Amino acid sequence: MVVVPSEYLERHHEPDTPMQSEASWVENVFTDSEMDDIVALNDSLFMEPGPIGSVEVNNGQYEGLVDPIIRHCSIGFMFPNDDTKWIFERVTAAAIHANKGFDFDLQGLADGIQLTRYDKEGQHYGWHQDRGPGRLNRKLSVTVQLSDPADYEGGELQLSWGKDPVVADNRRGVATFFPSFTNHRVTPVTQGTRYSLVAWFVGPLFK
Ligand SMILES: O=C(O)CCC(=O)C(=O)O
Repeated sequence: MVVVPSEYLERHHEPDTPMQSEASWVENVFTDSEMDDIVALNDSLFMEPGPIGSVEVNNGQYEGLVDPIIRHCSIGFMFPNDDTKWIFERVTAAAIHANKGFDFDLQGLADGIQLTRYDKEGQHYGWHQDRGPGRLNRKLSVTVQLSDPADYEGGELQLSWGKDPVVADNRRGVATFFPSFTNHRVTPVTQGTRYSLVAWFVGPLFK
């Protein structure tokens, strides 16, 4: 089998062939009061330390592996029901729009939608990708910024494609979509609290 070098493909792409995006941003995914309602779910969802993976503790039973050096934040998951359906619909509508720059074959959301809370004193998530063995095939990741940037310091969502990291737009209600194989991190929150809504769209393996 011969692998065609990507430089060759770049030199020969047809001018009208859409070039893939690195990331795409969708503004105003929710209104301020809707985001207040989502953040209030912090009181009713089961919030627990965000794991970096899972370990088998018993025959076929897995437990989250927590390492606060790598990931220090609280997460809770919501699943579609009469109260949360609108959140899923809105995030999915934004994903359909954002996916125009990727054209990934997507089937739906994996693992519900995550509410993330980073409190002051350095809560963060180090460099990582959202894909990995033993998971549903995550293709498109999204973070919606739920907090007003005036309410916290630090807590930048940074994306890296091997160059200087790009800082995601942190305005409230902006969704950043990026391929799940993108390196990204959240820098330590040093003041206040930052909330984000995180989801992963899955689909067939890339080919
Ligand atoms: O909070 C964020 O903006 C991103 C969090 C993240 O990367 C994750 O939970 O996988």
